[in-house]
Amino acid sequence: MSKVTIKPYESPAGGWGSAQSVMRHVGREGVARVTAALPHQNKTGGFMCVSCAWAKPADPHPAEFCENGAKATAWELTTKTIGPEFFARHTVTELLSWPDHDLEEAGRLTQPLRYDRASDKYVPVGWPDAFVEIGRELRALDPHAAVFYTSGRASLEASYMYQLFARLFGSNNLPDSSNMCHESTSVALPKSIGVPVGTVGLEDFEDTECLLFFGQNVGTNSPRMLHQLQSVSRRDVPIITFNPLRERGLERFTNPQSPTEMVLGQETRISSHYFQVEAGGDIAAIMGICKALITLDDEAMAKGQPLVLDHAFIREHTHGFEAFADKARAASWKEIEHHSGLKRADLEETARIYARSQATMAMYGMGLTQHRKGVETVRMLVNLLLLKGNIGKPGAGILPVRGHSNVQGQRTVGIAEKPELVPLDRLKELYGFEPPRWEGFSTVDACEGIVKGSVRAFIGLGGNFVRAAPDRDQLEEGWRKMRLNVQVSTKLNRSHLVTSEISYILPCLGRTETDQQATGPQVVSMEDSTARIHGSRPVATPISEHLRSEPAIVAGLAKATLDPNPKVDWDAWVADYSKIRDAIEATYPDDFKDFNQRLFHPGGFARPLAARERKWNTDTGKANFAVPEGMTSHGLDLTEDMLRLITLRSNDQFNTTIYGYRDRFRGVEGTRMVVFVNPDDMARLGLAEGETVTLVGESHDQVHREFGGLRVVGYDIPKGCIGAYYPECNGLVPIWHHAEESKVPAVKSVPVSIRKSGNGAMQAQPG
Ligand SMILES: Nc1nc2c(c(=O)[nH]1)N[C@H]1C(S)=C(S)[C@@H](COP(=O)(O)OP(=O)(O)OC[C@H]3O[C@@H](n4cnc5c(=O)[nH]c(N)nc54)[C@H](O)[C@@H]3O)O[C@H]1N2
Ligand SMILES: Nc1nc2c(c(=O)[nH]1)N[C@H]1C(S)=C(S)[C@@H](COP(=O)(O)OP(=O)(O)OC[C@H]3O[C@@H](n4cnc5c(=O)[nH]c(N)nc54)[C@H](O)[C@@H]3O)O[C@H]1N2
Ligand SMILES: [Mo]
Repeated sequence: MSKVTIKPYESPAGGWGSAQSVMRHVGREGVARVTAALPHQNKTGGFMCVSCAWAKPADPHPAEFCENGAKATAWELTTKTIGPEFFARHTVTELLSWPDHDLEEAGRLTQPLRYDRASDKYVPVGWPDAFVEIGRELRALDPHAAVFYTSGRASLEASYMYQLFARLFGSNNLPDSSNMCHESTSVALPKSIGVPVGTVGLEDFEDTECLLFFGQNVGTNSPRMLHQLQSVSRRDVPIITFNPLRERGLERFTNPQSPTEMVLGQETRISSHYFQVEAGGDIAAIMGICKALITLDDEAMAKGQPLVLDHAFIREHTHGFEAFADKARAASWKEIEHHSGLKRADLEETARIYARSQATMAMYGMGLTQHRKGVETVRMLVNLLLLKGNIGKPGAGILPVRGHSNVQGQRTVGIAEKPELVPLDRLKELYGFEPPRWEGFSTVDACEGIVKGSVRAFIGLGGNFVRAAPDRDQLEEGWRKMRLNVQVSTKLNRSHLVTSEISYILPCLGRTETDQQATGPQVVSMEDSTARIHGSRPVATPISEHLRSEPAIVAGLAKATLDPNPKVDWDAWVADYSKIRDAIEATYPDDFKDFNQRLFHPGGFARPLAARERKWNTDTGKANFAVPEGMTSHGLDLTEDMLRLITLRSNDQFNTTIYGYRDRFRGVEGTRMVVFVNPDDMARLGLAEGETVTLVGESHDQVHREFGGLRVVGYDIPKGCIGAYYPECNGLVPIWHHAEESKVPAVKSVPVSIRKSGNGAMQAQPG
């Protein structure tokens, strides 16, 4: 780890800082392998980035990747490997003391491994033996006691096979990373507009007249979207941002693809207006905008002037307007200002700009979904759009910016714990079995089951569950008592090292690596944030000959676990993935019509989305206004001592994968053990810059939660809110502290207090 420096970063997002960062990572990981791959990234006929799910244009840039996409490719294509020698050298107990960064940085996993308790080491095992034992263990279990988790990276093909495997086994316990992420979206949007996904396409950026941007950090988490934002900004379209932190990518951008901009140091402003809403203040902020808008409309009506709201749309297409409008009229500005931390004048200004726009898009990320009232907050944003008919017309719509590269697609092909979201009758008909109809486990349910001991087996198709999920200490304790822990992975992580009675690591090919099967090299597919499906063709030679593809591993597990079923030929699917796509098409004929023929359609092929056509598949047959119960998104009763902890991603990580210790944009280098605090709060709490503190959970249940060794950094963050990095802080999040309807852990407003060091034990943590 390098020396710690903390000083503000003055440069824009993109620019030379980004170019240098890419070079550093590519240089580190084995230049030739990575530079040969990058030109194919996100191009039709090439491979789809393993980082975020942002749309892939039909007419890509020569280099259609961003700083973080390049890092992700380099991380996967590293030439470093950890084979049996590595595991012979290091005990699991020793590896448990390594930071997340060092575990993954050690290199790619190369062989299947089984934990040997006697030597406390992972030892090589053959694939057939691994499958036989895992199959035997699963067969001995009640299907309710097994969890089949997916991180949002696996392809549509692998995901479809995986959900079928789980259901043939008898389980709907199919949580995926979405349960910690955009599940608030997947619950909110169907109720409001009858589709579970966003309604915006790339083409809408050309027509839009106003962008509302809530709680998404584009410069770090979906940087390719900066190209669209840059062109929108150049048309002088207002971009109004609501975010507690002044994130650099939302302020200004220099396009690293443009030699002129790079040489001349030209920047484009991204946000025209930036409002630092408090963590969990969005319901109040949006209520304020709605109130101002409705007031303008009421006034116009009284004076006989042109109206502000789209009354024709409201009449024809919506339900519940009057109740919502009354709620907004009755809301007090005092309350709105108090809960949002914003000024009435700013919200009225936003309403005036929004009123003038004929086509508005609203985009958002974890800043809205990861709160106790995450679902209500997303519905509140839809309310705002509905007031002016901004769903289902060019340049308008709702845009949840998805995380993992195929997280949206996995839901589309049946990875879901909720049986009503899956065409179970169709699966029954196609495969001749009775699928389970009971409600399966979300991530939170899975955590509870692991802690209680009712979950006996956890199969992870990617991801790093013990690190990503809440209440780490309790979770790890329960995890150790499970019977079976099987992780299909590319890199070593903590979910392997916290072992259960029987633990396996099954190493798989990365998406960038060629996948040779009986009928030849295979391609896979995924769905982006704009509901377009893309083929992905790998380009690099696999790092080890012992790796298997995810579809092959799922098939191996399924064959070892299930009784033979003449209607499911796992081997034929693995030999030729186009047959899996045929099966997907047979299950979802509308979404995947002519799947194989359209696989490499430039820009992807679109799934039909009723809301885009202003057809509303909701309970009322209309788009529904929703009246929120309370005025905050955090849903907490705030007390004097309570701070709201926002858990953050740095620019040098992908979820639990820590590329390095350089959060360039926030000016923090050499450490992740920091807590960002408002200077007034520092004064109030008597904290000095650089002082070491402990965060203490303020949930007051039976469990004591604390996390220490954090260095105080004075930062431009609203009073009462503090920021610190995910996943380090996850032990502070109670499992039950989650969004009410969607069960997404509420990790953007975790109630904590700060304890100065010196009084009480400090907990040193790796990282
Ligand atoms: N490089 C990189 N790319 C990634 C990832 C990564 O870790 N690294 N992760 C991927 C995944 S899985 C996901 S889900 C996405 C995550 O991408 P984002 O949705 O951007 O998620 P976060 O970075 O967690 O935080 C989002 C923003 O919300 C703001 N925020 C926090 N609380 C509030 C609030 O109460 N209100 C508002 N309005 N804003 C708030 C934070 O300041 C932050 O800027 O990115 C994906 N892409
Ligand atoms: N406090 C807090 N907690 C959070 C969040 C937060 O903002 N704050 N964000 C939440 C969100 S949005 C998400 S999505 C989750 C993320 O949770 P996960 O998706 O479970 O975690 P990742 O860190 O993305 O998983 C990394 C691991 O995936 C494996 N991997 C990488 N590529 C592949 C591949 O191609 N195939 C397979 N099989 N494995 C692969 C590697 O072994 C790597 O170690 O975390 C959630 N947790
Ligand atoms: Mo995510």
